[in-house]
Amino acid sequence: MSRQLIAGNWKMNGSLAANDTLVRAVAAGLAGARCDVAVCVPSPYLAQVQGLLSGNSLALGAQDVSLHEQGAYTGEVSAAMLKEFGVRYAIVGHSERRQYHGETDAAVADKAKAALAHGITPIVCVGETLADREAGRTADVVKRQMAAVIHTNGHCISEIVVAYEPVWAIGTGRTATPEQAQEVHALLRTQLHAATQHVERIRILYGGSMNAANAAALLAQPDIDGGLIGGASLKPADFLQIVAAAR
Ligand code: 3PY
Repeated sequence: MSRQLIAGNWKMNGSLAANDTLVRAVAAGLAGARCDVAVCVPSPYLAQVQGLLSGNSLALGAQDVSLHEQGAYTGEVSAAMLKEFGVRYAIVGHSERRQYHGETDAAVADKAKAALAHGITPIVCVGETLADREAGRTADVVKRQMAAVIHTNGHCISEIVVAYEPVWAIGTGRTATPEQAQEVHALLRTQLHAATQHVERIRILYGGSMNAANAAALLAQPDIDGGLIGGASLKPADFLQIVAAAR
């Protein structure tokens, strides 16, 4: 299994001054980190953070990518543009984008494909709502979301990162228990195994209120290969504690 990946998802937070302080503090605390570490920042700050990252081991990520190559798509940012700023990862299909921007499984799969075509690793988010979980539909929902990405990305599927983010654990302070998360990660691993001989390359992250207090127990699960971190990624001490808990 590859090293774990801890990726911060800043969401729509930050300013030139705050980013400067945050990135310098995180970078200064990374010596000895056993895992890979990335920060996924709002698009207007890509150039600034790219500059702050040069010479250290932090990788740069975006929070979305257009499924189109170029053209009349006002407000969209293409994978080629992200690549010019040294972007290594792009989150796709975060539940906030599925919920507030109507992103479908097919669109998420196409975004993953657009990222891969430009050498950017998509961090593909899947996860069930509370209603899905309570109705016993968790497995069906995450497998359907994953199947769309597998179908569209075929032989490239081993190049993606997956993030299991139960919607009911996002921005709510509720977290899946390590056992609940492990169960879903194991079923995603089985599904991916059926699609590629290189399943060992695919990192499956847990996201959804992972924080300094619960990270160690989650990251110790056999099928959890890292974390996609929301609020705690804006607090250098907390983010570094999560990094320290990773292997
Ligand atoms: C959260 O932790 O709330 C996230 O959405 C991470 O992507």
